[in-house]
Amino acid sequence: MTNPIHDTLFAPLAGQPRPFLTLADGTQITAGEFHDQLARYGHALRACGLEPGDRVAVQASKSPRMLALYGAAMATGIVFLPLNTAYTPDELEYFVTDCCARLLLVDPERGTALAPLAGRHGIRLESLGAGGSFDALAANQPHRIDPAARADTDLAALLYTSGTTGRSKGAMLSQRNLLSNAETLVDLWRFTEKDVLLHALPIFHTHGLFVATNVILRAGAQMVFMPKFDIDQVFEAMGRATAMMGVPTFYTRLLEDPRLSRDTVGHMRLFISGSAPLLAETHQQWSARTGHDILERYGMTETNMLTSNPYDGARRPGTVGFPLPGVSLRITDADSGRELPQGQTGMIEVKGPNVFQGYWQMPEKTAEEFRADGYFMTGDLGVIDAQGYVTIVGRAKDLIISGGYNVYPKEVELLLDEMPGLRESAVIGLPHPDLGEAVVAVLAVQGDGPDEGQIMAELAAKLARFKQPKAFIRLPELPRNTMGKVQKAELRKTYAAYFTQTAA
Ligand code: MCA
Ligand code: AMP
Repeated sequence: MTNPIHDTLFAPLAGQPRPFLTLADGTQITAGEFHDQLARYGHALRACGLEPGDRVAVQASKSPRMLALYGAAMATGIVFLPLNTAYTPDELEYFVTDCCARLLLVDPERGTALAPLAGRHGIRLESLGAGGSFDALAANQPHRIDPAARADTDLAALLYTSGTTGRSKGAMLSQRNLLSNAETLVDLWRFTEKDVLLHALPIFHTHGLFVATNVILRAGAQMVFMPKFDIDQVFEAMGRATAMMGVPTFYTRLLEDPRLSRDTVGHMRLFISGSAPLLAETHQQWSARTGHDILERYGMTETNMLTSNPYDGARRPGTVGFPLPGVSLRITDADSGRELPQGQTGMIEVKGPNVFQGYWQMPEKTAEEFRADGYFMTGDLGVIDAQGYVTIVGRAKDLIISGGYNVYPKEVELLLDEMPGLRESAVIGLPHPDLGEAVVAVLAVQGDGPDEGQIMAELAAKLARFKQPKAFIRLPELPRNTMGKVQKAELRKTYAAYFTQTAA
């Protein structure tokens, strides 16, 4: 094998007349057509001067083209760096410079806004999409491609994850990390060429890109490929899909809709949830309304998927199931690293072929997060019950998960603390009926301080919309413990009912 991901996941599509993607408007793209596009894009990447190991950064709307670009990067051995479309130019600048991207691909309408950034750093900028410059370059390229030779350990993708402190870190994912996980999940979740996945997740994160897409490619299956989660389109697609992967917000939104019934899900065989905790209550309501038990699984950008509830056997509400075959998972005392007996709560640590290669150009950070015996410290706190089910009980990291997107409070606090009139801030996640957790800024203000409109205007220029607070709480002082540390747990307790009481 010369290029494990291309040969296993993408090469089988070439020349095949079977459907691969069905779009929201009913348009079908066959496997063969998709592979032709992938090949043309691969040649266009090479025409831009990129070589195996170079990085291509992409901030583009979800589309079959973006997916074909992922395939093109795999075929050419170019490291794929997808970026959240909500990121502001400020946020983008850090990622593309940190990874020394050779090429930045964006939607045609974003080209002008991002040209100064690309120019400043000497990064080639092209646009992806109908009428885009990259598409023009690809148009006359051959529709067959010789893949670049790649080894299991070569990098396939770089995905940035923010940190509790300091700069965002690029998680280096190898060919083997991605492929081994896809192979495990296909078997475990029984995906076959008969499956049609309802795909409504973004494709710039592990969940929508690797878990969903790679599993479908490996199984030789197809997808109803939607630009985003749109509830009407989701109900419409359930009549022809067999499986859905979603974040808990998908499930709570569907449950609120009177159309959800055993009939509407009659064609589906499997509902999978992950990226954030699925409330046991949501799991139970879903079972009662549809007759399907949601299969909850757990993973991380750094590790791909780690645990899953069983396909056969009890899918236990509130748990994330068992470690995947090939994944070794233990619970430890976070400080000493000592393994704890079954039933005790501690740090979840993992090891396996799915675990990443380290953080891009951050050997010290990488070393800090691995134990000497190779286990990676997830920052999640968990417990294993007598039957082996893992339950996540909390996080040792200061992280908010809002609708499946991670928000690191520190990043928001640093911006708030710089603003005149704000003495200090504590950014916390509070339970939210739609998003699971919502970002809230608790502010200690000097005098009247700036109003919310002013604060939001400042933040909007620098931070993606999903990181911006959904509410502000003003206090004369932030609560502190005797060591002088702000008591976020106390704040979360005091304002726990904030969104349910104010009916956000
Ligand atoms: C959109 N908004 C959000 C979020 N999404 N605010 C906070 N949190 C969010 N997640 C903003 C919008 O900009 C908008 O702002 C307002 O909230 C309402 O938008 P709405 O139309 O309701 O949102 P939406 O477009 O329907 O999106 C909600 C969503 C979406 C469907 C839940 O966020 C989503 O697809 N999330 C999935 C994320 C994901 O794939 N995570 C996987 C990470 P305004 O109206 O003010 O402009 S990978 C991972 O975690 C690991 C590896 C794993 O285990 O999978
Ligand atoms: P990310 O950095 O986007 O990869 O997010 C990974 C984090 O999402 C994990 O460390 C967990 O805290 C959280 N996560 C993922 N799946 C689940 C789940 N099923 N239940 C609870 N938390 C989850």
